[in-house]
Amino acid sequence: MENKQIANFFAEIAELLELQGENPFRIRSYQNAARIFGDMSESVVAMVRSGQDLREIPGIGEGISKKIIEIVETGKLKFLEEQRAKVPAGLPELLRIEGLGPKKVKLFYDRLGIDSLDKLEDAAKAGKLRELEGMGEKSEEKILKGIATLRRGLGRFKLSVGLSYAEALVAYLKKAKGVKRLEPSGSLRRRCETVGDLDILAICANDSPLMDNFTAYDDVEEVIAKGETKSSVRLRCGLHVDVRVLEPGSFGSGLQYFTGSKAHNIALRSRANDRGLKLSEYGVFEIQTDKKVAGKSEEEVYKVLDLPLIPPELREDRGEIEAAEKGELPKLIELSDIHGDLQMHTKESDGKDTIEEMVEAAKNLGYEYIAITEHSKAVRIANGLDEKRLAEHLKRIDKVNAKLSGFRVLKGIEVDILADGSLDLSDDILKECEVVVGSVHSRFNMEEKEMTQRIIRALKNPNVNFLGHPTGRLILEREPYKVDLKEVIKAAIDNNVIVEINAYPDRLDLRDVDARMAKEMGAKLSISTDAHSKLQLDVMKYGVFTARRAWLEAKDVVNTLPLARLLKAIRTGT
Ligand code: DGT
Ligand code: CA
Ligand code: CA
Ligand code: ZN
Repeated sequence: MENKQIANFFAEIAELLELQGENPFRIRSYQNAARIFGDMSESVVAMVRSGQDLREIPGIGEGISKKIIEIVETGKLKFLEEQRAKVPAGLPELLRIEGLGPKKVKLFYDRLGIDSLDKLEDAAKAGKLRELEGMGEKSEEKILKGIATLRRGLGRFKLSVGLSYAEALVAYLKKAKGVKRLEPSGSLRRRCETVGDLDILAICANDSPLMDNFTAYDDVEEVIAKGETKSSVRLRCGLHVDVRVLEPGSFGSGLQYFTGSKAHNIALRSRANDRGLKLSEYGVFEIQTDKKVAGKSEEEVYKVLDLPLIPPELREDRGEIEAAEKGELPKLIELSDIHGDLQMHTKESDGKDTIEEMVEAAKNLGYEYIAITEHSKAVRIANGLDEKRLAEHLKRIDKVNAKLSGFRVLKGIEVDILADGSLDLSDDILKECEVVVGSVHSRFNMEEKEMTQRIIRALKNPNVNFLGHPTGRLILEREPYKVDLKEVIKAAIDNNVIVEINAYPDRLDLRDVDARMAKEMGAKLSISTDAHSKLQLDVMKYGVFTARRAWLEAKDVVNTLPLARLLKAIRTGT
């Protein structure tokens, strides 16, 4: 069992206790446990198996430690099951609605018997919620919007979540005898920001126990279908997984077909038709003779259609086939192009590690520089810095730099863009920073015009050189704020501000199509992790995936530059 799964037990307990209106301190201790285990790099299972005392972990007491032992030994937790029994089954889902907390959910249930999305939607539409204390017409509207958003995302998983399940499963399946190849395809391979299900392709010997092993996987909740060439299961988290066994001679065409997207495949099929060819998951065939002309590899499939191999991230029918035909596919950015990371937090605000620890981890990634960008004072829950604390922090960074060679910590700040577009810190202190990321963290509900003006005003401040997570969205959780992104990007270009792709897997902000628009408009972009711990520096890859889906090349992204040129790009825009 992964740490993340153990963390989920405690997160769920906390939620169920909240819905019962339990003591906040008790709830907090479960939330903390979920966070601690979710962030931990050591395997909790291994710790328990080696007899380590979990109470040595700060924040973990007797109660939680016992529960973990039960989870590791039995795969279940009685306490959680008891809590589930006490709460109507539909309530936890209501908490997924943006802006709806346990108090309101409980109120709706106690007073109106609402225990499902449908019932809540009906009540909101009928104007029944506004009769309850603390509710009004506006909040009903917000709930309806939240329900619509939730419905759209229902059953989908963030890419990072899909990838971690896929990696664990593939590592397990690889061990089956006779397995020669395993390849995730579908939206996961295209690195879409969310995935609906996993489509794993395999080549294996006839007598391989691959399908037996697959359906017997620890994390499988239900086997939906089991066959020799295709099996489907649902994992405990709700994620569906298909495994298909292909013939080696058609693995390439199968991989091409199941990678999709559907729109890309349709366009490709019509191109095949134009050439007297038929394209399917089994191969490319001459229509007249039914002779197979390709299928072993994807390269081969594209080649008989007179195309170079198109990277999976581009296969969305967004002009990639035309570009490939003309030999104008971008040379997509790669993780190895990244020279440093320009947004992260340390202990000084709401991060977990020290400057030195972040440096160590960044060096291990082969970086040449990082920028430390704490929150500013307006973000109180994140322990944001005021002018005085920032001045001291910058001195601390100087001290760290004095001990380093061949690596530089840039002095930075993620300064809040206040409601009127002014900045949360004085120009005098911002001037001392090399990386000033302006970000919106409050008043997300402004009208579009107001929000656009707010951000543009901030970008006009000559001290601001990056725009952080430009739309504020959280994937599957929070819609972007209303903003005229074109106007904002125009202002960024005019004011020599670099536009961030925030690589944090919950954000991926800018998203692919917007980052592509920014590039086409002539903006400079950066990819930053917004890491809150040294481990999170690893999420850079998600930003790179997004950048690839946005058709970006290394030259479009400033943190592919060596330090001196990066500093020049920040100063002069070239
Ligand atoms: P998802 O799972 O919703 O995140 O998205 P995908 O793209 O993984 O879609 P999925 O799992 O339904 O199917 C996997 C791939 O199989 C899809 O990307 C393209 C291919 N495919 C599925 N159905 C069709 C179809 O009706 N026509 C064509 N041309 N391809 C299809
Ligand atoms: Ca899929
Ligand atoms: Ca599928
Ligand atoms: Zn931020």
